[in-house]
This record gives sequence, structure tokens and C-alpha cells, in this order.
Amino acid sequence: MRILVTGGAGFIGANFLNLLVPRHPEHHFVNLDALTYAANLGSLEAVANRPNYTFERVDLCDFSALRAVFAQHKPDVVVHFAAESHVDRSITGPRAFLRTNVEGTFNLLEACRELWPPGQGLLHHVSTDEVFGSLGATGLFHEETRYDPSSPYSASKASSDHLVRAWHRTFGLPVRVSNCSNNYGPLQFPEKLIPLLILNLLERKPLPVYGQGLNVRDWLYVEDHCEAIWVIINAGQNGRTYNVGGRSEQRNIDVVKKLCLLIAEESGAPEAELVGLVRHVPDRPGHDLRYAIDSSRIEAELGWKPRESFESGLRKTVRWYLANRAWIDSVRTGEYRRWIELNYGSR
Ligand code: TDX
Repeated sequence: MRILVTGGAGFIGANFLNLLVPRHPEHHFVNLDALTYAANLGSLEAVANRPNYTFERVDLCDFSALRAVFAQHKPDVVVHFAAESHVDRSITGPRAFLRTNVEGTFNLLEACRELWPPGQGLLHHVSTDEVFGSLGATGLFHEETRYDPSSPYSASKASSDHLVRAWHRTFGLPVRVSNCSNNYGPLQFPEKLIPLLILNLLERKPLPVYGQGLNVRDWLYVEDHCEAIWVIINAGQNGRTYNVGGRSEQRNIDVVKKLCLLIAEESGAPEAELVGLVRHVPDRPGHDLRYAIDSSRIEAELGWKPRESFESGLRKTVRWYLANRAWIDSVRTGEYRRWIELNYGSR
């Protein structure tokens, strides 16, 4: 198969390629990425020189460039990771989210429709549980849960999900959709909670906790997520949606405490000193209280389940950041420093 991956230089896309390119020399993987701020080709050093891997720098909003890449590589399968994904950035600057997530997905759908005869090809659309809005203290998101997005980010992802399903119903485009919970693991850009905290802990900087830290997220180790997508591509049904969760609900404050303990163990720093870095800062506007995913469909129909517990996945993640200081330095550019000042400077 010829598999085109959008956003392959981002966190989840790069983990997907690092896992599958070496494992499947019989498939050719094309990584299409615009290389915006959170993307990093340094995340793909392990596969960059493999004969079954090609990189193309393309912005999904440049439709003529996208068509040219489709005409050249003629993918059988497209895996759509490319997205602006940070909720806080969508609050300070929503325009990029509408552009990439909505217009970019629209262009991709049109490129697929142009290339593939009716009923052929497959577009796998990678989405988020944030499209369902917020849960209260109990309950789970199911595939049929009503869409109720809270942030500009989640509204843009909800829009992209609707477009993908509409192209299936109206034009017969073969599509599959997955909605996943919060990913964490190696190669995550340090604007998201877990890598931000790890880096701040290593440098003994304050640990910003929004509000009381009582919001709950369901954490999914990134390789478990990538395996789920691969299973859906190989054994899922067209037009079907699969929820993918980690069975690891945690309050944010507990994530912070677990990281303090792990970093103390791994680096020899006194745990109490690390816990003392916690700072409760003003909350995120529209902050969803709780996300939790029911993954029973993918577990029952496709036999997938997460391999990592939160404890084992978090330890692997901490060890990866401790061992990859050069990668950390390479992503903390001027743009990164500007964001930290903008988001946390006044909090
Ligand atoms: O500094 C922080 N302090 C803090 O308390 C940051 C960055 C976050 N938080 C809180 C907000 C959330 O409750 O931690 C939780 C996790 O925050 P993020 O890492 O920003 O993730 P979240 O907002 O939950 O969204 C994530 O999960 C769904 C991803 O960013 C999305 O791309 C994904 O779709």
C-alpha cells in the first residue's frame, strides 16, 4: 500500500511513522507536513533514510500543491493527523485553527475524491474526544454522544469530523474516524500539560495548574493510540467511528503529583522541593471539567486495548525526556519562548 500521512512531523504523526515505517517495509509511507511551529523533522531521524519513506513539505491549504502530491504519489490510504491542536492557542488565536483544521480537511477530502474512483481508497480521520464537550462527575463518551464542543479548537475539530462524514454520505468516499482521549508520550511539544510539567520540573520552574487542578482527563499513551489507528485502517469498517481511550482517568493535580514523584525517583531530586513548585493560576476560559472515553467498540470489534497503564507510560515518557535533551533544545525556539510569555506571563 501507499500510505500518505498528513502532519507526520507532529507528535502523534511522528510516533505513527516511527512505529510503522520500520515494521512494514512492504508499504510506502509519504509524510506530508507544512512544518509549522510544533512540527519537527528531528523527530523522524530514525526513519528519514528508509527506502519506504518520503517527506513532502506541503500546506493543506495550498490546494494545487496538495493535488500535485496526490497525483505524484497516488496514495491508497490517507491518515489525517495534521491539525492545530492546542486549546490555549485556539483561545488567543483561533484563525489558524479554522484554516488548518476546517479548510485543510476540506482540501484533503477534495484531493481524495479527485484521485479515487467511487468506493476506492481510504481516508482515516484522526479526531479528539473534545468534540463531545464536557462530562460531569460520571458517565463516558460513546461514539453516539452528541457533539457539544467548548473551545475554538474543539469546534474546529467537530467541523472537520462533520465534513469527513458528509463526504462519505454524499460522495461515497471511504472514510473512518477515530476520536481519542489525551495523548502523551515521547516527542510531544512542550506546550501540552505533561511535557510542559516535565521540562519545568527539570529546570525547577513553577508548575502552572489551571484553577484547582480538579479537571479530569483520560490519558492514552501515544503508541497505544497509533496501534489503534493501524488496527482501524486494517480491520475497521468504512463510515464507522471508533472511540479510543486509555482507561486512565486522572485529575490534573494528581498528574502533577505523580510527575513530581517520578522525576524525584529518576533524577534524585527531593520530592518535597518539586511539589513546592506547584502554582494554581487563573483557569482556562470554557475549561471542560472531565473527559472519559468508552472504548468498548474498538475493543470488542477489533480486539484493540491499551498496553500501557498511566504509571508505566508516564515513566517511559519521563525517561524519554531525560534522555533527549538535544530534542528539547531544538524545539524550544524563539516561538516557544514567545508562547510561554504570552500564556503564562500574566497568570
Ligand atoms: O499549563 C497548563 N496547566 C494546566 O492545568 C496546561 C497546558 C494545561 N493544564 C490543564 C488543562 C487541561 O485540563 O491540563 C489539562 C490538559 O491540558 P492540555 O495538555 O492543554 O490538553 P487538553 O486541553 O485536555 O486537550 C488535549 O486533549 C485533547 C489536546 O491538547 C488536544 O489536542 C486533544 O484533542
